Order: sequence, then structure tokens, then C-alpha cells
Amino acid sequence: MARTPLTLDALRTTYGPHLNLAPPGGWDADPEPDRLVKTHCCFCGQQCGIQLKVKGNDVIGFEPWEDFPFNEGKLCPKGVKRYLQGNHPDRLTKALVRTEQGFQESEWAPAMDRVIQGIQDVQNKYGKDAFAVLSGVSMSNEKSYLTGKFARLGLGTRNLDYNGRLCMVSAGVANKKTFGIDRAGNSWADIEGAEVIWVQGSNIAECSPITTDYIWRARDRGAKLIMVDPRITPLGRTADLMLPLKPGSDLALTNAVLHLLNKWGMVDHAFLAAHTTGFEAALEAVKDCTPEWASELTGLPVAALEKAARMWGEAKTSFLLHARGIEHQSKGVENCLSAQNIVLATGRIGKPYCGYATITGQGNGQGGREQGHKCDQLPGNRDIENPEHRAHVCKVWGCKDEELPRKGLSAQEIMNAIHAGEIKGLLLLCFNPLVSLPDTEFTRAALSKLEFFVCLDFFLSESAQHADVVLPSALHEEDEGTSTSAEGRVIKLNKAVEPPGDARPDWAIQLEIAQRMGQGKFFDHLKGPEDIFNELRRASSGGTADYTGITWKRVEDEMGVFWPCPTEGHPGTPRLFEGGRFYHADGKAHLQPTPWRPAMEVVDADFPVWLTTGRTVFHFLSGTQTRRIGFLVEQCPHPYLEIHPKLAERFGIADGDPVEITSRRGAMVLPAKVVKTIRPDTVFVPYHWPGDLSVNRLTARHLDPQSKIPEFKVSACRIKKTTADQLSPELAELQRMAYEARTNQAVLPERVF
Ligand SMILES: Nc1nc2c(c(=O)[nH]1)N[C@H]1C(S)=C(S)[C@@H](COP(=O)(O)OP(=O)(O)OC[C@H]3O[C@@H](n4cnc5c(=O)[nH]c(N)nc54)[C@H](O)[C@@H]3O)O[C@H]1N2
Ligand SMILES: Nc1nc2c(c(=O)[nH]1)N[C@H]1C(S)=C(S)[C@@H](COP(=O)(O)OP(=O)(O)OC[C@H]3O[C@@H](n4cnc5c(=O)[nH]c(N)nc54)[C@H](O)[C@@H]3O)O[C@H]1N2
Ligand code: SF4
Ligand SMILES: [Mo]
Repeated sequence: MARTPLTLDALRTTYGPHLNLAPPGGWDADPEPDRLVKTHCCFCGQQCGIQLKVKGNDVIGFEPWEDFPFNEGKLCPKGVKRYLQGNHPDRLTKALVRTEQGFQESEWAPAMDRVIQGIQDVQNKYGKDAFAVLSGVSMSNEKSYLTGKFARLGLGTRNLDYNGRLCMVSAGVANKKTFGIDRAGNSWADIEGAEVIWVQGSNIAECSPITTDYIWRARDRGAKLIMVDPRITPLGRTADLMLPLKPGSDLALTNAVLHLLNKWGMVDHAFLAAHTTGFEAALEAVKDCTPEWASELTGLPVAALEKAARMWGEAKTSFLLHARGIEHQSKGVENCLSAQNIVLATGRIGKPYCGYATITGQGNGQGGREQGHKCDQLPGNRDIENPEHRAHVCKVWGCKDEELPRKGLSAQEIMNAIHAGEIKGLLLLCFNPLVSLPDTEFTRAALSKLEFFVCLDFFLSESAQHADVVLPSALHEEDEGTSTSAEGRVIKLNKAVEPPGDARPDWAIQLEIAQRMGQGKFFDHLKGPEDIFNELRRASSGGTADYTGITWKRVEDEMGVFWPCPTEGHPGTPRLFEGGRFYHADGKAHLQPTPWRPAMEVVDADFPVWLTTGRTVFHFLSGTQTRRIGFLVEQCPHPYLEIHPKLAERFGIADGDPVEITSRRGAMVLPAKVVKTIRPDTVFVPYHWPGDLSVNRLTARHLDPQSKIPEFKVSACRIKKTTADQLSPELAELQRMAYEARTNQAVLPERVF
């Protein structure tokens, strides 16, 4: 029987009628805190330092933490307002259990009984692997590590994967192939002195806001900025060279640049000979990638392509940064490899002001991709199919090889297997696939087929509404642990307040389930996050992501330690690859050939417009958190369709008009935002909303064959002007609320919508 999504009356809708506009006690409350707690932002991979103002058991505001070296007190709007989640009326404080009448609040013990029964029923009937775990990397290193161990030894399933599969994995595969290690090559300090900064597929100002500051400092010293994006994003508007290419054509651009660098004799042959392999094959793959050829595919003028190659080629120092714009493609891995080839061909890595990085997305997107909660990975970024790697981890965990499951399915593949009826049970934590996976209707159908589904979250996410049991978990500021920032810096998250009601940290819930599943022998010695971290250090020892020398105390005292850090006396490694030493057994970087291929879906007569998706500065990921914070909703209440005036004119669309957007998967109606900063053959929609407002209704389940990342950045659509009555009721309501908020500022502080 298909399960229906459930809400609670008290939790009225998912679109945010409950917006937290005021700190606990209202705006008149005494603003004097009892204490300040130094910690880090719960949102993106920049992991800014922040001080939380705490009064009693409430976080009532923040103070900048100016001594923390990465952001020196600077924060973006999300960081500034994050404290409004803690006392939010939508916080889950009791377990919820599905009944015929809808969700009912439950005491902890009976809810946990139902969880254990549900897991056992599925596993007894269909086998251990029929129960899957999907997790996320807004969680600390400790929770990420424990999740890997919990799924494999606590539940005995091989089918564990995480939301980084939608985020960091293309870069991860490429980094391991080329460099033998998966981390940003440098700390951001190397950006400041670079002569040329190349940013490809990253909306830095909105998504990695603090990185903007590093780039500005470099530009104050004369650096030139090249930006590659179909949209002229805020930082792009200041670029020395803006390359607004067609979605999905990045590989043509970077291949042509390598072709030109070679043709013009701008390649560092001495570096290549001493420190790399594979250059000849990489060159062979781009021998026909002339600028004329690339111009056709990218839609960029030949002169612009030549200028980019010349700017890069003539510089003595440089830094190349990329993010999901090139990674969210069915050739995401090749896009990254091709970018790496440019960096290596010019020998500009592992030296001061010479660097390369993929910009990590989620809060712990870096740490979370090395502690072993990927389907093919063990802690220390070890390979689950490698016998030596398995032996090391079995020793630390005290298990036999046959007790340690092998490689399982990746995130989208798990959803496909649920849809196909092969996986019957799911434990979901820190992941909201109903909003964030492509092809929403497919995901909805899959979730409704599960025989048992338990979700851990602090808000009732759209995915959680399909669960049998929802267990209330703790917010970031209600737990402690470590996280690893985009730079590779391990930092300390400190606890400010206790979780409310029955809410408890994910690690405590997992330890309880493992114990109840009869696997306590592997877990009982772990009493809390510091024990978990110390075991993580041993499990990572000798792996590429080596945390052995990092202690909680060091992290606090030194304001972060960069891994790899193999011994306690080791200073940590802000800059990788110094002296041209890479992490493959031969010590060399391995360039890879990157022949061109098109996106899985391209524009045609039926679907003539490119559709791309991404973010706005005011919301975070699936929006579960930021759609509940009043200030952020006021700034950006609902999704919209970014469209160039020329394209808008062709369809008779004016700014604000409702537009129907249709792809091969589905259709939706959004108001137009007519802007000159996007290619006239492309439209863009931010993805932070659920249901009728989710652009993932339109995106496809096409995956990169190596990394298994979905092609969120490239699909084809058609557009048509429509009438206001076609807007979904949720959107109309959000527009009304935003209008009222703007025109009614005087009463705003008192209101809870
Ligand atoms: N405000 C905010 N910040 C965030 C997040 C958030 O949700 N909100 N999420 C965090 C996470 S998890 C992540 S992964 C990062 C993502 O950070 P980014 O990758 O910087 O953000 P996106 O908006 O996904 O995409 C970046 C850019 O790619 C462009 N793009 C689209 N198609 C193409 C293409 O084919 N080629 C190229 N070159 N560019 C293309 C888009 O126009 C967009 O400007 O942000 C992190 N920071
Ligand atoms: N169309 C389109 N789709 C995309 C993208 C895109 O650019 N375009 N970007 C993709 C990317 S890069 C990413 S990273 C994904 C992200 O997609 P998701 O991972 O689904 O996004 P989140 O909103 O972080 O979902 C996390 C859920 O976990 C909860 N949560 C947060 N912290 C914790 C915690 O510590 N414990 C527990 N138990 N729960 C917690 C939140 O309340 C939320 O409900 O979306 C992807 N989807
Ligand atoms: S969301 Fe990112 S940039 Fe903004 S304050 Fe948090 S960590 Fe810093
Ligand atoms: Mo991400």
C-alpha cells in the first residue's frame, strides 16, 4: 500500500508559515548573554568561526569571532541568522510514529521498539542489504565516521551512501585519480598572492561568500580574474574575463586551453617530466580541440578562448577553483580532470600562490567524504574493496573480514533500487532526497514503496513526512565534535545548549540502535564524540586522509589543524604537493586523457532551452532550515525563473510574469526574473523548495558513470507564458507573505506568520 505523506497539525505546512522572526523571548528580551561559545557555522563548507550568545538554554544571537583566521569575523546572511532555528516552533522534540490517524507523538522507548522491529522485519524477510542507510555531511566527522561503522557493523548492510553523492563525488574521483588524495590542494592563503585566478562553475559570492574576500585581496595586489559560468554571477560582474559558456560545454573549453598552451609553448615540460605521468595521452585527447572547434560547442568567441589560455599561460602563479557548475554533469569527473591537466601542464601547484581546489559545499563536505560513509569507502579515505585497507579497519573495529560488508550502491542507485522493490527499508539522516534528488516524482514513488522507513531530523523534512518513525535529533549547537572545512582544516564545533525535549544527537541514537541490534560489542566502548574521534584517528592512520596526529585539544589550541597529520608532533599540511610530491605510490601526479562528449540531454526542437539549477545566497540546500528563518524568507521567499530579456521577449514574457517550464520529466510554473546576466539560450532556477516549487521535478536522473553524480546542471526545457491562476497556491501564498512583510515592517517583529 502506498504510504501518504503526513504532517502534524502543529507543524502546519512545509512552506514556512512558521517563520522564526525573533530570538527567544522576543526582541525586547535582555540581549545580555550569560556566555559566549566559540564554534562554527552549521551551513556551508567555509565553516566560518562564530561566537554564539547563550542565555540559559537558549542561543539568543551571535558575535563575530574576529580571531578565527579563516573568516576573521565575517559571516554571510545565513550564518548571521542561523541562531533562529533553536527555539523554532517546528523543532521536533518528541518521536513521531505513523498511525492510521496520522503521526502521533510517542515516548522514546516505544518509538525505538518500532524502529528495531522495523529493521529486523525487513532484514529477516529480505536479507541485510535490503535495508539501506542514507546520510549527510552537515554532520561532524565523528557522526560521519560512526555512520559508516553503524551501517556496516550495527546493521550489517552494504547499502550505505550519503548526500555528498550529489555534491563532491566528481571532484573526489578526479582528485584520487590525478593526485592520489582527495582534498583542496592548498589553504586559501595561497589565493591571495596568485597572479591569475580561474573560477569555473562556482557562484562564489553567493555560495562560498568568504572566498570572495580572498579573491578581492588578490585583486588588490593586481591579480586577474577569469570566471566561467553561463550566468554572470555577482563576482563574475567584476571579472577581467567572463566566459559565459553554454551549459555542459566546459570540457570543450578546458581541452581547448590545454591544446593552446601546448601549441604556444606555454607548457612546463621540466615539471611534467619530473613529477607527472600521462601528459602525452592527455595531449593526444585534445589534439583536435582547436579554439574554433571549442567555440562552436561553448558558444564563446575564439578570441575569448585564446585570451583565457594566454592569461593563464603567461602567469607565473595561479589558482584554479571550481565547484558544482562543472561537477554536476554526466561528465563531471572528466571536467575536473581536464581542469587539473591545465594546472599540472603549467606546473603551478604545490608552491606558494600556486594552487587548485574544488570548493567543498556542505558544512563537513570535506571531512564527510573521507571518514567512510560512502558506499565504496572505509575511514581514512580507504577503498572498501582493497584487502589491505579492509584488514586495517577490521583490526581497529575488532571484526572479521566476513563481518565487514563490501561495496554497496550509491545514493541515486539506492533510490532506484527502492523504486524497483529491491531495497525495502531505509534509515535516513541528514538528507532530504525528496527535494534534493533529481526527478522528484520518481523519488516520491520510491519513498512510498518502502516497507519500513525511519528518519532522524530536527525538523519534519519533506522526506520525513513519508517515514514510519521520525526520531528528533540535535541541532549543530546542541552537540560537539569536529568538522573539516573547504581548505582541509579540521575545526572544533562546541556545544552551546542542551537539545530540547527528547531530541538527542545522531551518534547517541545510532549507538542505541546498534546495541539493540545485538552489536554492542563493536560500539559499547564509545561513550561520546571524543571517544569516536579518537577511534577515527586510529582508523584513518596510514590512509591518505590521515588524522592520527590531530587531537581535539590541538584543534582548539591551534584554531584548526590541516590533514594529513600523521603524528602528534606533525604540524599539519596546509599546502599539499610541495616539492612536486603527489600521493600515488610513484610519488607522481597522473594526468588523465579527457576526450570530449556531450551532456546526456541536449536541446532540440521540442525542448529548445537549456535549463540549469543551483542556489541563492539566502537559502541552504533543500531549505528545511532556511525556509524557516523569517529574514531569509523575506529576502528570497520563493523560486523564480532567471531569463534573459531577449529570450523573454521572444515569448512575450515580462518581469514577474508566470512562466510554465516543461522538461521530459514534468512541468512547473514560476514567476520570471528577467536579468541581463544569463545566456539568452539558458534559464536558471534555484532549487531550495519542495513539491510544486521544486525544480527537481524537471531535472533528470542521468548520472556520471564514474562518480554517480546526477546531471543537475544540464537539462533541456521549453517555456511558455501562462496566467497567474496557474501559479501553485504555495507560491501565491509566499508572494503574498513577502509583500506583506515588505509593506508592513512596523509590525514585523511581533509577527509569526
Ligand atoms: N547560499 C548557499 N551557499 C551554499 C549552499 C546553498 O545551498 N546556499 N550550498 C553549499 C553546497 S552543498 C554546495 S555544493 C555549494 C555549491 O556552490 P556552487 O557550485 O558555487 O553553486 P551552484 O549554484 O550549485 O552552481 C554554481 C554555478 O554553476 C553555474 N553553472 C550552471 N551550469 C553550468 C555549466 O554547465 N558550466 C559552468 N561552468 N557553470 C555552470 C551556475 O550558473 C552557478 O552560478 O554551495 C555551498 N554553499
Ligand atoms: N536541482 C538541484 N538539485 C540539487 C543541487 C543542485 O544544485 N540543483 N545540489 C545538490 C547538492 S550539491 C547537495 S549537497 C544536495 C543536498 O541535499 P540534502 O542533503 O537533501 O539537503 P539538506 O537540506 O542539507 O538536507 C539535510 C536534512 O537533514 C537535516 N539535518 C541537517 N543537519 C543534520 C544533522 O546533523 N543531523 C540530522 N539527523 N539531520 C540534519 C536538515 O534539517 C535537512 O532536512 O542537494 C543536491 N540537489
Ligand atoms: S553559510 Fe558559509 S559563508 Fe555563510 S556564515 Fe555559514 S559558513 Fe560562513
Ligand atoms: Mo553540495
